[in-house]
Amino acid sequence: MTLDLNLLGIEAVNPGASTGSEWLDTQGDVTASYTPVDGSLIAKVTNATLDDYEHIVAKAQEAYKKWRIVPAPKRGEVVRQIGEALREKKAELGYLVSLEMGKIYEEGLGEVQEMIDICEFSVGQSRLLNGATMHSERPFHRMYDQYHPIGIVGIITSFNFPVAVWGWNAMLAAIAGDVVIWKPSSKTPLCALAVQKIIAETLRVNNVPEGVFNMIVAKSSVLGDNFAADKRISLISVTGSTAVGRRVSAIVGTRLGKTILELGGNNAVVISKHADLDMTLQSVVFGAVGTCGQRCTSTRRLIIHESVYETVKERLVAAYKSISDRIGDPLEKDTLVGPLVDGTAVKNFLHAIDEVQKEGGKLVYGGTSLKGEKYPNGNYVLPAVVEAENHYKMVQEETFAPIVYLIKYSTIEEAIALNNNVPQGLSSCIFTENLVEAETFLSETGSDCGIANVNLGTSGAEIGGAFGGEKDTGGGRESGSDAWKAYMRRQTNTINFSGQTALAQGITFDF
Ligand code: UN1
Repeated sequence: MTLDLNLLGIEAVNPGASTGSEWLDTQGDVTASYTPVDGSLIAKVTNATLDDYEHIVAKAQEAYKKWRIVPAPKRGEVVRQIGEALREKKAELGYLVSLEMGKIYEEGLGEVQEMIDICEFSVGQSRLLNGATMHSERPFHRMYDQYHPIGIVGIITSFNFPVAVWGWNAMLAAIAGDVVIWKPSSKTPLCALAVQKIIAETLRVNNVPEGVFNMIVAKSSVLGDNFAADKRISLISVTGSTAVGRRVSAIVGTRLGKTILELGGNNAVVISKHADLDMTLQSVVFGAVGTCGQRCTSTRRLIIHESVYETVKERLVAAYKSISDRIGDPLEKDTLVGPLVDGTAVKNFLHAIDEVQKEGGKLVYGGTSLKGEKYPNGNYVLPAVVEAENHYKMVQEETFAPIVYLIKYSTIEEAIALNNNVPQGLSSCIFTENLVEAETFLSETGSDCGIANVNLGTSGAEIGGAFGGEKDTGGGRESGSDAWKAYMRRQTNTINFSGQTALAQGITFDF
């Protein structure tokens, strides 16, 4: 399929910074965005300079003073309308996500749906920014806590979810009364531009001050460490690799700023002898090859009970074979697996396959790049299945590509230990019909990940839950549950209406 990008307001060359509905006349280097589908040019963006950034921060500071006093449910109403605007443009934006990032159109639509969902969630949340009331130990004193906005939130997003991650962060920040500066991945700037254009009219008709929803396309050499170091940014939310997160976190930590870190995953599926294998296979294939293995939550390891190991291996390879002719143009209706995002990703994929074999891994399927008419550039690969040991260096690392490692276990304790014995701690699951195994996996002695599921895969989390993980995944939570609290500052208030001074802990201090 093809779609006219003018429908999203994308031109041949576009300015790369906006404060809401207004665009800056950016004068930086030009970033050309090529589609991974066939390597052709989609459009260009003129990057922002440091001056543009300064202009945006000044606007954001000004806007914050106004936005924070707009009642939260009214901010929620703006977010509701943003959700409506996204709904209207779901097909077009889903198309651009697919074209610029390479995930299949169906998943592009799913990503936009996640944005719509988080808008709706945030509308409700805008009336639920509740604190607690506590009973004071002193007579005629009232004590409670309340949540206030925190200021400017920097949102650094990755190419693999080029629009939804902004949604999870920006919508909660907006209802909280914060203003945002979004720095999208320079691999997917057009998706960010399109989102900004979609929301512009809503911002205009609601008189939302310029500076509440900012977006800035800039190279890390222009806006990188200095963004993290900028004291004017109260919270920085980063989605990306563990290496990037570690670096940003160290800089923000030095100035005692706040971060939300959504970093690498190394997600395992435990397949018990009590698993329903039909259901397991369905979920595993989607988890491992969906988005061409480029989700933080992609399935990277299968920890399989020895009694079903051979069966699972055979059925998995059969399933991979059956979809091998459905790798290709992500905008074609029948395609299930699109290209990797760029040549570097392909190199990393091939490198991991080589390395893991040197360590003793056995490649049982795929692991090659695809050539031929159906694959107009070098970005398409045949997803790989590798028998491996959990301690291999390559198995311990996150390779952002469709490689799944098969690992054998005999006891549930061993399976849990294997699940946990990696640096990352994002998503995990167990397939079993056995209650004891399921509960053990979810218990305090079970999976150490931020997400642990039973009888559903590692990827495709709903927005209603808090999303994020432990250890090298960074510890941040965004999206649902009470993740909104990270976007606000908590204040404890005690009010004395006794007409007398009373010190806590019963201290007397007479003079
Ligand atoms: C990511 O890959 O950065 O759980 C996030 C999922 C999606 C989010 C993935 N809802 O797969």
